[in-house]
Amino acid sequence: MATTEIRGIGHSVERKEDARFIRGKGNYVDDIKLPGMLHLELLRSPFAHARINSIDTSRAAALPGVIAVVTGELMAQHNLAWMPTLSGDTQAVLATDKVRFQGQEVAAVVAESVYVAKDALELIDVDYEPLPAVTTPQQALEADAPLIRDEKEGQTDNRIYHWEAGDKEATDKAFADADKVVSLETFYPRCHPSPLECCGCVADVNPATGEATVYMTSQAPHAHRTLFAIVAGLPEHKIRIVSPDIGGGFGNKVPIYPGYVVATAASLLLGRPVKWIEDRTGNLISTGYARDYHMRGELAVKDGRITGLRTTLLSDNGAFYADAQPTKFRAGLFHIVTGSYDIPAAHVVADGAYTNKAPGGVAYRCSFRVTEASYLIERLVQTAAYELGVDPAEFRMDNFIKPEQFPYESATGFLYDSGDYPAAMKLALEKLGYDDLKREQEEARKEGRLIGIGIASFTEVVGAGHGKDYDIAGLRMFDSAELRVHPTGKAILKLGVRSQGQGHETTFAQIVAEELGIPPEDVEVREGDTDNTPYGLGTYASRSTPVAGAATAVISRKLRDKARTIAAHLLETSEDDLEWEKGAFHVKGAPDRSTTIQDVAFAAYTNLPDGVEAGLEGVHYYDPPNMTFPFGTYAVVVEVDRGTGEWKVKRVVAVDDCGVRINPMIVEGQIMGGLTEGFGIAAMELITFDEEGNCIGANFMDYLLPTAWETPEFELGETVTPSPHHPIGAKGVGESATVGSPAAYVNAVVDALAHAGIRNLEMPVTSDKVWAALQEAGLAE
Ligand code: MCN
Ligand code: CUM
Repeated sequence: MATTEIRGIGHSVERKEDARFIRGKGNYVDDIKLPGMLHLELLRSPFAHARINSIDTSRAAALPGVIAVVTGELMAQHNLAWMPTLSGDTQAVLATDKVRFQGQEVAAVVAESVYVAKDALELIDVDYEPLPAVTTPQQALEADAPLIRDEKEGQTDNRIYHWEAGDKEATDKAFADADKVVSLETFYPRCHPSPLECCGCVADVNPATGEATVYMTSQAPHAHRTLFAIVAGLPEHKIRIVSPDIGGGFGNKVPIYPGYVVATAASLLLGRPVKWIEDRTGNLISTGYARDYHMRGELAVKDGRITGLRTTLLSDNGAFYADAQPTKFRAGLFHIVTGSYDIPAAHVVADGAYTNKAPGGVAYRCSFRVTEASYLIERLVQTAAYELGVDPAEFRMDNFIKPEQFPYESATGFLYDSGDYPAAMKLALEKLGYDDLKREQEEARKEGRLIGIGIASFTEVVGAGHGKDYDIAGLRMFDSAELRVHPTGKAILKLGVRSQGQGHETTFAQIVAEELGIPPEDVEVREGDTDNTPYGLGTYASRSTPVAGAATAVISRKLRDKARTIAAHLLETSEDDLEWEKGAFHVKGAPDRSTTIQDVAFAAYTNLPDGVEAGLEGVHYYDPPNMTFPFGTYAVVVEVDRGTGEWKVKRVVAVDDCGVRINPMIVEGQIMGGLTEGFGIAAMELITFDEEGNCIGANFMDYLLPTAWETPEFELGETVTPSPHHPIGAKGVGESATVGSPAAYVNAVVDALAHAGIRNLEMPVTSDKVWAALQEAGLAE
């Protein structure tokens, strides 16, 4: 067989899944219709903070077509009014005592149709007694702040945690010895993943067998099944979670939301399938928001080298501490904040506070608060360069961790697997034509035009586990792959992760193609059904390739080992005499004596050597030895309008290094998507609140997403530094550009104004803010 036909790693194989998506043949949760299915709608709180005196459901229950009205009281009778969060806190499913954020779930109607259910919501009478709302973490930590979580025993204030990482003493010493200290105070505002498809489920509990099948928008179906079993007390083997096609997740579909729990409880009580489909406003005001991080960073610099980093954080966690993150780390993996730089001492102090806002935490293409960390260090380094009067690119070059320092242990305890930061930076500057551009910027300034060049050289940490240090709700973060090769040489690969648009059906088939020689079109990838796939922790933190991808490579190699035994039998030679060439074994020195992997597969069921088990299949659970550390340099050029404060992106150059690329086209798609999100966050995405805690940003008129119209063009580049511990050298890439790019956009706008003393602009960098800065700098026209 000609090896060129087997398009394994490194080929831009067209996405197999697109054949159904572009024909409208996807199968999303809302496409699922079961006989006798009922519809559930949620009543949400209009107040951010209020005591519930009473809920009268009688008028709603009397509406024809209404089957049941569910309140927190009813849920409490089944011990389901509260549920645990991923950070070990509790969260109300349906409010009983108080509502704690606007949009909180208060009651639910189950009816024969969505329309009846929605109408009935208006007939539920809730007697609220409004309480003062807490809308910032600073306010939350004041001594006389209203206590939000008064139902929690021993909770006397609004503080959730205090957490520290790094070496305080060494850091203090670095600052004492510094010849320059640079500081930056900044806020990473609350934004939202906003996938095209909102959340939803169809819960189907069979009253005869007690089996519960829940079709749900889940990025982590296996973990969700276990949590369902624990929360609802249902036997785990009777729960089946099916996560069908997902119209984007971006972190929004990691948590368990009240809608899933109420729909499942309703199906259990009513003995009929119950569907809950969230609307856009429900999604924007109540589910998995991101960021909302107040950060202060300080750099100690001596002789042009960064010698210390200090950060203090204040996290606004909303009413329930629901961050999805390893339990060891209260501020996620924020302590990767030393970024791409060789900083000998660092210290991180983090505090979290409850406020009267929706819970959420780390979601939105974030890899566990790495987004915030990356933003802070890249903004801080830029600021330092201005203060020191050196070129920001040069300052970065001087302070990068050097290629020969890998594996590199950071001051906060991460072991970076591999990297070549100068190479990525050099390539980006080359593509940009940095030196010429600097001159053009200078000349433009003389003509009164404001050009800015912004750089961000990010490093990420993705691919959680290893299981020893990383877990979700106690579940160790490994992942799995089960590969079955059928007699005719066609294979099915089942995974514990769940694609939401990342193209797993294509890329994981390519890994099998590379390792076992079966072409990708002959490998069907299955995910998302807990009855039908091996246990895994799910898709987030760009962990699918680092963990499940590794599992796929390992199981493919194990099958190849068995195939070798069978091939030796078929070719009547010893295993040592065989050579593997992708897709076939042949006898050393006799290339005409060969057998294909397809022949071997057939023999695995028809013609086996003595003592060899039939079949060609297996499962591998992979606990990664370390995370992977993708990186890159992004450079953005903008022009600022001195008359309006508007800024336009002229160019975006993005050089990414995610190790070996399985499918370069898919990788580039991931990067372009992330650069678009990064632009949205930097320029326009903002969920904010008034003093009463009313959410502003509850629809797409107020919460702005970039469309094709606003989105800039991207010029991409790559370097390849393989991960030394990953079987195929791949690192994750699914979040890199969202993590790395916001700082590049903001740095560019700041750079346009930096010569006049402007050092900081807060995201989203709106024309209002730029206009104010222009006036402050005396540049407004
Ligand atoms: N890939 C590759 N070579 C590499 C790395 C990745 O070919 N060296 C491919 C992968 O095989 C996969 C894709 O790129 O097809 C992304 O892989 P990976 O980096 O492993 O990330 P995950 O598959 O685990 O996806 C998660 C990541 C996260 S956390 C968010 S958030 C996000 C993202 O992916 N949400 C997305 N990208 C998204 N893309 C779409 N379309 N929709 C989402 O909801
Ligand atoms: Cu936290 S966004 Mo992605 O890791 O699912």
